[in-house]
Amino acid sequence: MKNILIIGSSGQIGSELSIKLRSIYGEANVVCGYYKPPFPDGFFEAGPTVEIDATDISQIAKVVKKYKIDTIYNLAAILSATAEKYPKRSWDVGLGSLMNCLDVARECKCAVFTPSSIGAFGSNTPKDKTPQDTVQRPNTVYGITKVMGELLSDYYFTRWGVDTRSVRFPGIISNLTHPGGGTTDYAVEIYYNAVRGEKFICPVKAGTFMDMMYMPDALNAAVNIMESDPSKLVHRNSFNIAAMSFDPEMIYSAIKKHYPDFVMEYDIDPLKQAIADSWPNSIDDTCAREEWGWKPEYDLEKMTANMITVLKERKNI
Ligand code: VAH
Repeated sequence: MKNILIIGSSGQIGSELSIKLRSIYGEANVVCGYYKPPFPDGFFEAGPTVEIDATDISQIAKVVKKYKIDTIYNLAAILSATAEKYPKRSWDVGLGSLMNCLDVARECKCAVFTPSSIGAFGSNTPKDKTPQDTVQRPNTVYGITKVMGELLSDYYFTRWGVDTRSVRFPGIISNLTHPGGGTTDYAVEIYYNAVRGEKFICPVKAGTFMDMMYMPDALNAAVNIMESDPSKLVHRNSFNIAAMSFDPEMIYSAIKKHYPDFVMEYDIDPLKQAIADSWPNSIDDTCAREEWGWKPEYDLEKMTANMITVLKERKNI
């Protein structure tokens, strides 16, 4: 049975990954490392939690040894738009934390999962069906930290045998914890505005296609890659995974089928637009499908129906 530490467990992915991992491995076997609020309801009652500043290696090492951790899910990151405003902090959080996790994992023989992103690609990467192995010269701090994270994680595997694995997440849409400071956040907030009966102001242009994924698929990817047979992995850091690619008009149309009077207008955020323009329109996830059986379950229509059902049932969203 695994003993897991999640670093960044109160974030958009971490808050739901902790629930998923505890349902699989048991509440006591998943330690939720957190750094700062906000915290989802019931966060501190659901199992072991510990405050960790992952930029301090001693704090990670202490928790790994105390709980006999064998798997670290390292989700510490500052998302793309915010990272452009705080590049040094983004580097420290993204890469300082990762290097610390890798060094502790090397000493304590832990496996390490660290998400990468479609943000690891840049403007001169092939935009449509971006290949698994291709040019990666992102021009954002977020993208640079993600490429460095991929290279570091592969280095620790080839040099010292640390079992590092990773996926390049698209924009993730979730109904529990809001993302913060991401270029794809619009695809989450639009659902909240629709269910509240409010107009939505979209910060990226019509025709701006990005890969997106519903949180349940993202969580399955994070679990399944770490459970996969290592002998079948040709790649490790990091796998392209895809579920759907859409632009603002497509998600708006999908929502209007449920809310015919819903109104969306545009007020372009130049920073988010520039970041989105540098990212792929769609990525090719053949390697993930072949090497560890990746397969998404949600498309835009199915995700939209579920998002609206869940948000309508929640009090004062
Ligand atoms: C962001 N949600 O927008 C993150 C993600 C691919 C997008 O990395 O920064």
